[in-house]
Amino acid sequence: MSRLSAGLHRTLTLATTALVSPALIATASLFPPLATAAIAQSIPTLPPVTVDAPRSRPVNRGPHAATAPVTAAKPVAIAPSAKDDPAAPPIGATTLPPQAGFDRGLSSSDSAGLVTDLPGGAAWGAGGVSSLPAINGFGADRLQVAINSMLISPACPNQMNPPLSFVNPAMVANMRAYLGVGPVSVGGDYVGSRIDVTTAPPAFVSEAAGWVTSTQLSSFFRSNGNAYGVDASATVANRDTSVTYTGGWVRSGDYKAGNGSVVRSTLYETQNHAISVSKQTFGNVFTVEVAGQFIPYQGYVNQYMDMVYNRGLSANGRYEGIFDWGKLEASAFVHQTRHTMGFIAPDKVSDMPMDTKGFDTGYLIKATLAVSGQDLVRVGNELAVNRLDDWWSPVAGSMMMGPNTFININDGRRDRVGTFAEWERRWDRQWTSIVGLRNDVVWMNTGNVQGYNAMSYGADAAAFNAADRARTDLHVDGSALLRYEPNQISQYEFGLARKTRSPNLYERYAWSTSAMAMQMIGWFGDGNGYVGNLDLKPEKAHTVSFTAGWHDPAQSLWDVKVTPYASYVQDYIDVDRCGTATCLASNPANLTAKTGFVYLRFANHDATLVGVNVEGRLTVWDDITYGHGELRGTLGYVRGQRTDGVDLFHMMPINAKLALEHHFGGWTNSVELQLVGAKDQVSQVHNELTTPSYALVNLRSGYQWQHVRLDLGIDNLFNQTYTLPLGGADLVDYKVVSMMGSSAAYGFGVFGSGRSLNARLSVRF
Ligand SMILES: [Cu+2]
Repeated sequence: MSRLSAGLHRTLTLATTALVSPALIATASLFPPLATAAIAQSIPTLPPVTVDAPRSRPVNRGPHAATAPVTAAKPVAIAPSAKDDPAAPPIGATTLPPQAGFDRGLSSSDSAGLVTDLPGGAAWGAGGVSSLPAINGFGADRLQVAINSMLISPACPNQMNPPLSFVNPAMVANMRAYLGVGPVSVGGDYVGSRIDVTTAPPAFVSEAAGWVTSTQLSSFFRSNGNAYGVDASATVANRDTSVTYTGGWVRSGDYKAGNGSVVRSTLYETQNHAISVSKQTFGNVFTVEVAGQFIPYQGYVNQYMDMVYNRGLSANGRYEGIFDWGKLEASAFVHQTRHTMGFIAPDKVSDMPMDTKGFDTGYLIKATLAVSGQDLVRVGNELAVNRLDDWWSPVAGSMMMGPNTFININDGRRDRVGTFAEWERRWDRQWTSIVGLRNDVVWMNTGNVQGYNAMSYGADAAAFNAADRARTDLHVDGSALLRYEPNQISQYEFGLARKTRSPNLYERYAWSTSAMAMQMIGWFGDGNGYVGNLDLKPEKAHTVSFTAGWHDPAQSLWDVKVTPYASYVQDYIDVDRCGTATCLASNPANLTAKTGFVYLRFANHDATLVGVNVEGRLTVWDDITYGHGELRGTLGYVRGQRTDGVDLFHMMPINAKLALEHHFGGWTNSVELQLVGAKDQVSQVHNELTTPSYALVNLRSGYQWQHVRLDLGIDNLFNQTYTLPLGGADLVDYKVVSMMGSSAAYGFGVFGSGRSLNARLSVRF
């Protein structure tokens, strides 16, 4: 199987027609498979041409790559050095295999689920395409996720539109994670991990090939939830130009748990589209991309509200140039989100529109200087600007929700400038080090607010409006990584970092302590109410991590990696029980209740997170008769605790995955066992729910013909009923009688999906 781009396995077919216009391809991609097959048939085809994956950072590989002569005749973007192979990612990074996004798309449309394939990865349950990623216990916006170098801030008090919700899994051509000790040059203002997602890396072909086109169309079906959708990608490229469309659409109903019960408010529909154009000249690569997203509805079983509209529009430009002195990278972007929450009948019936408008823009300039045969110096500067408006229109005829518009965030501003310098040195064949320093300045502010009416909201609003709300945070971060490769079978990496994150706009500026308003705030899915805190300080994580890896000399038969890590987070942004008169009026037992939903105020607490990740791979057999059989396994454990003894919220319990994969000719088969331990260390402040342990078995089989691929899978083969450890509280399926008629019952977690039969048919040409 050949590969185009660091993304999907694609077979490029050389069209004998001198030029197939991008318009034709774009048109073809919108048609159903039959129509496009007809178009394809009209073009006589030659045998497949294999194109190497372009590499995004040839210079970073070390002095050898940096000093290699670069000429226009041999553009760097398509001439990666042998050293530059994905099995050896840059120091401090982990990269998913290129086909991971496409593979994930068979069983899920949630791109954040891809993070669970990374060591230490997990996902906080949310809507069907909006899970919040977590790595090593750091979740939600403690991770910084860049989509094609764009930083997208939360534009919803429930973080219903996290960055990964703006791409479908099959669009993810490359996902690379820099863990908590990642080099400072990859980003600032995060404390967990930085994840870089690329949807369409530039893919050029040799001059002799002329124009080459490649199209892939997939349609899929998942029995649980009756989900169906399509994914499409189309590339037309020659030696210096490449145009790629990638996108997809999916619709799903509510899924069922193993016991047959419908998990209500889990339906969704989404579509994402992106077109990127790349051009290369004399060692310079330019990429311009425009993208759009539309979600007409997405149910939330663990929130009081549902998403009833979400639209994202973005444009970004990226540049990479190779010069005598090294490499220059620059990128700039704008991203706009328009988001509305409401209730999706019949599971939630009420009226309360909540609107948000988010805007992000920024740039990054990074220069990598090859100062000697052994030394690289990176310097850079970054700007990230965020604007947010969040308002809740009055409900006609409602005493409580009127007569005024509730202004949650008024002209929220969160701007950041980051500057860094980093030195990478390859001391000899065995030792490599990177040390860097970084400074970020974050400015935040917001305008005056008001509630639905003065009676219920006037006091909070007046206090908030009277306060000085402008904040400036100064981050001083640093990282040091050391890699030691004493021989062909072992590799050790040691990392030490300090990383700082300023509070997001909701953590600082959500202002109302009324019960209803508080329950609208929070991305924790636990049914609790939240209010911001103007006095929050940025959280500072000091992380140390050590990776020991061993593999066979050819790196083809087996490898094992063990990564213990520990973080001490000063001023970790957690919560306290809210003790104001309003909070106590809403719940007289709010300060002491050990069960039930509570009202919480964001607050700084020192905390530690300690854990270990283990990864392994072993070729069990490899011969002509039986093909290639491989055993893969991962294990993750994390323990998070405040220094005052309170356990941290949403810590993934011990979990492991063991998979046997078999490749034979066009066949791919796998059986996967997923083991998750009981979650019994839970946040006492949140009244977080414990969850029992469970085991799931997933089966997959795929067959690749020349142009057609069929994938079949059974998720949760034994139809187990289990509770998602990070799924939060089910607020929809269990009710109690209350003053309001009925309210969510406390004490029920969210069931995971029962058995699902999944099928996907893909056509490539
Ligand atoms: Cu929302």
